[in-house]
Amino acid sequence: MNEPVRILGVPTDYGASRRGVDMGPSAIRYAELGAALRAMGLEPTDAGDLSVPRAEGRDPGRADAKYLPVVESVCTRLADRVRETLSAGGTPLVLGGDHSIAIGSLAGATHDADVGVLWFDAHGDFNTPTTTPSGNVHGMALAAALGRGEFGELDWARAPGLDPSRVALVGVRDLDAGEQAALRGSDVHAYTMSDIDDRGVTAVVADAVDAASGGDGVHVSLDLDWLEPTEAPGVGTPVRGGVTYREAHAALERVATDATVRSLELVEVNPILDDHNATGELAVELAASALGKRIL
Ligand code: 5AB
Ligand code: MN
Ligand code: MN
Ligand code: MN
Repeated sequence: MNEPVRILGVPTDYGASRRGVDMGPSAIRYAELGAALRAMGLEPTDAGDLSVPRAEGRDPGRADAKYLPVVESVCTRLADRVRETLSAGGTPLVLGGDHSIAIGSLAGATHDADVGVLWFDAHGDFNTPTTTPSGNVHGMALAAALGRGEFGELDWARAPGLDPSRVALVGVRDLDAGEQAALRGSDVHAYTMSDIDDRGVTAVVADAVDAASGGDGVHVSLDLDWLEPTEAPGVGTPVRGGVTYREAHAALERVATDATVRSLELVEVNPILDDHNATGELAVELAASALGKRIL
């Protein structure tokens, strides 16, 4: 990992159907992200938030990719910030916001670099405007970054040089029919919750890290709905049957020891739906694990 860690907030919920994830960056900072990183001996800098237009009263536009012009504007600006941070030798720590922001993070992270991806999520985020049941871009973010499908106006979203065989999805348990078919036909490595049941989370993560490694490092995209909803209630699209608190830590500790973390993002924290910021606090703890926090 490069230092310093640079915190970039992206207070947007245009990629999701439920309001509230735009407050994720505040909730994660309020859960003392900075102090947690300083306690590990890191010296994070906070670059503040990208400016995002107010959502109230806006028109979603096309139904198969809602709010696409705003998502594009946010992601294009985020990509620049991530790219600048990396070229200055820092590690971007991106705070969402809904998962559509991964399109920007990945475009920035893959600029002039060979990057693998570890995507921790209950969902595949592998829909396209043709297969999406919702029109929400957060459910299409990974597919868009891989340049998949008939995105048309989403062509700006393709992360240059991103190789599907260096992308690993971990903890998947809720796929729409179209994204299931697309994932089966792709080189993306997808590890389901059943794989974790059978083999244990650390063995699965070790395989995922192997798949993603080999280049200049990995981008870690952590959707908090990856966890069991009782652990992470503050998410917009909860799915039962997720990893436990301890499994999540074990997984991200494994990432810290086995992978070269080049950039990290924490997404889908929704303070409106949360229980006293439990999910914000969990995001902080898991970021610390992924960035190498040691107990002893
Ligand atoms: B998240 C769903 N597959 O496309 C869709 O939270 C949910 O970033 C997407 O993983 C969830 O709308 C997107 C039904
Ligand atoms: Mn997601
Ligand atoms: Mn998800
Ligand atoms: Mn592979």
